[in-house]
Amino acid sequence: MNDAGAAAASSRIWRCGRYALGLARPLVMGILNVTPDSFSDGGRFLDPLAALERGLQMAREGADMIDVGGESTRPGSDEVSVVEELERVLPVVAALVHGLDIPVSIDTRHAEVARACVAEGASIINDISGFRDPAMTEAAAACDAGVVAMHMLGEPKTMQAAPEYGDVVVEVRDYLASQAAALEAAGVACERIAVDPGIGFGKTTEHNLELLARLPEIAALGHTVLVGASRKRFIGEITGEERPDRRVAGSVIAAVWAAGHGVDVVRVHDVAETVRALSVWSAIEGGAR
Ligand code: HH2
Repeated sequence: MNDAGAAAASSRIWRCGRYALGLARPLVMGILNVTPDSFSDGGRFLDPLAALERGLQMAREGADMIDVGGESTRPGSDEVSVVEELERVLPVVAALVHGLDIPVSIDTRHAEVARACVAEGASIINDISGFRDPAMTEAAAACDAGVVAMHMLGEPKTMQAAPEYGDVVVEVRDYLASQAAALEAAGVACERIAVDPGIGFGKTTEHNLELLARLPEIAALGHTVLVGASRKRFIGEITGEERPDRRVAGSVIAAVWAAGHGVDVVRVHDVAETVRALSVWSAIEGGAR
């Protein structure tokens, strides 16, 4: 990269409510699942106080933002009611917004939940269904939060039943481009939009690996790019590790790989390990220039 290119790359930002996040280094989004059934940490943070403490801990470990989710979307999961989702996430979002000075993100596909959390101070709406519900797009247009539009084939209940693509990277990239364009047409500024290929959402291990190998093609869209590979099943399939909480090493290398291939934000469970790994990677990268 020449000097002008490097300067342009280092001045990119992701605008999320009152935060303008610089993208000169990879950012870390810490995962906080306030659910009984998430695939990796289900039940651990259902109690609001335990959730708050975990959020504060991830911030101390160097998370740049915290993503609060009240519905597991692991393969085969059932949808939860909006009332139940709100009961789980709202107190935690409110407490984190007051206790932290980093963006709090709400991981939801329900417009009512997104609106209520933004009213409570959340700065990011993370939608695994990629703003395919017009009510979600309206909720995004009605506020100044950052948005994450993720690719998912079908619905969590059925998405892993023989997913098929022609060229997975081209199909995912084109979908993300069209969802981002629709968000912009609805009034969401380009600087607020992040896209995410949705690792594990209607994808086989081969699809996930192809997406990770060809991340620069997603980055070429020009939007902020977020990737969540943390502890996911493909890592278990490669390493033979059944337990998600023992997939830390695989998760960290996937995050570092992503950062090296155009990704701006990595969504992770293991914040401390990822932050340390990325700081070493950044130091090597900096030295190599
Ligand atoms: N993955 C999960 C949930 N939300 N959001 C984005 N943008 N990207 C992802 O890859 C992503 C996501 C699934 O992981 P997790 O939250 O740990 O599990 P569960 O859905 O079981 O709560």
